Amino acid sequence: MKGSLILLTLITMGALFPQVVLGAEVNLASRVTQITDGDTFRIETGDRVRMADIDTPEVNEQGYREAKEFLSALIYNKTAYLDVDDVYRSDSYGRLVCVVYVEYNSTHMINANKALLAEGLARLYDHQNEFSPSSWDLFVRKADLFQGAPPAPNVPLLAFFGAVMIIISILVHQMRRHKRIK
Ligand SMILES: [Ca+2]
Ligand SMILES: [Ca+2]
Repeated sequence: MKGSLILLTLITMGALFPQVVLGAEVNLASRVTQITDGDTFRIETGDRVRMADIDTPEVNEQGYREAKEFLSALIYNKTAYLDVDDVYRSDSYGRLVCVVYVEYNSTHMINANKALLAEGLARLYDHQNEFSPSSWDLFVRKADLFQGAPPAPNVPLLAFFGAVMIIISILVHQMRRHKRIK
């Protein structure tokens, strides 16, 4: 009984903190649920992501639709593997500032920030943060990015706590049964 409670606590703590993969550049993995524009989107955890060091046209500017459609085709409904900025983490709007990777093939990931630049759909703004766009490669070997197995996508907290409540109620039920038998 004590063992299950400790396990439960560990699982809860793991879900509350962003996935940290030691020695790799991926801090968080989550499915892309909504594309806002060419450089901003929402993920399943509820967080909004602003792609680091690039800028795509605003809604009333030329090239807005092309950039948004390109990003959508590249990452929408896929698992985004995010390198979150270690310096500021989020911008003044509360959006996570990230370099975004999605799976390209069995061996490689594609850097979505670099892809937008390479397609001429985004402009480069090298802000003072963790990232140096001049060092970005369009394709990155999974082995180099993850240094092991890719991290499992973070489940939304609500779904997670639902599952925790179910586990707790099962445990409580079993405890009561155990008492009755005694
Ligand atoms: Ca980072
Ligand atoms: Ca930078």
